[in-house]
Amino acid sequence: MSNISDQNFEIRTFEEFLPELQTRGWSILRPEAIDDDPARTLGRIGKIVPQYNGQITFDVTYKKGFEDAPYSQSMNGLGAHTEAPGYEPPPKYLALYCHRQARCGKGQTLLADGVRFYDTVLDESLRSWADTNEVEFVAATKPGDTERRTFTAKIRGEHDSEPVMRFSYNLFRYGNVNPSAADVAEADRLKDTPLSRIAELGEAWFGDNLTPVLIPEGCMMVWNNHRLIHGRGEYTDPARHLTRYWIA
Ligand SMILES: O=C(O)CCC(=O)C(=O)O
Ligand SMILES: [Fe+2]
Repeated sequence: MSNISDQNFEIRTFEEFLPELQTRGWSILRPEAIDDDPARTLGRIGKIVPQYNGQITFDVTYKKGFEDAPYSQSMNGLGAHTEAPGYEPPPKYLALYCHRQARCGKGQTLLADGVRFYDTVLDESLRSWADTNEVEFVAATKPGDTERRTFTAKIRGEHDSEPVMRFSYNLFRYGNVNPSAADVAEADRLKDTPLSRIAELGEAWFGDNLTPVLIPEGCMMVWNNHRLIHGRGEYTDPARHLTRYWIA
């Protein structure tokens, strides 16, 4: 996987960022283009909405207690997903402001076009299953929490005549967007269902088609969460620290 020295992206002024976000689906703002409060800058593209914790910011950094769970506050890798698939609609944009990047050469944020996967890669029988069946998106606030949100929707929907993808390797394989270690250990119970086949196909395609981005410190990456799926490579530097925002 690439590291910062061989990544082929530019960091943008706000004026360059906006058209790139709209055409490519993701872009990165340079430090000079970000207000002291990054939420203020993001307010120029939409309304910032509360996350699972009820706050408008969420720290993506290592916290003790999630060592065995594929969770944003662990140092584990995260499978392919769209954010907040149990919200209607899910946030249109996702932003990660980077305070301190992982210095172990890993921990890239990974992006790929989920609509392209659904429309051109999914085989006929799985697509027709997904076109006709709704999925119950269950999300614990954090791994092991009994408080859960659920929402039932198709994997590929629409909002304002634009596609909206809902994809969660964790939900399709382990039954929860934020699974506990126990949910992961019981993955066999969901094996061989259409959903778990979609999860495995999606994850394999994601691995072959993703763009890895090590967001430079002081910069902020924003992407279209209705179209792109994202994930993260595992890392070993506990000082990695990003702030996540959801924009409606
Ligand atoms: O750590 C990352 O780069 C991405 C984490 C993630 O998927 C999230 O916080 O939604
Ligand atoms: Fe995420």
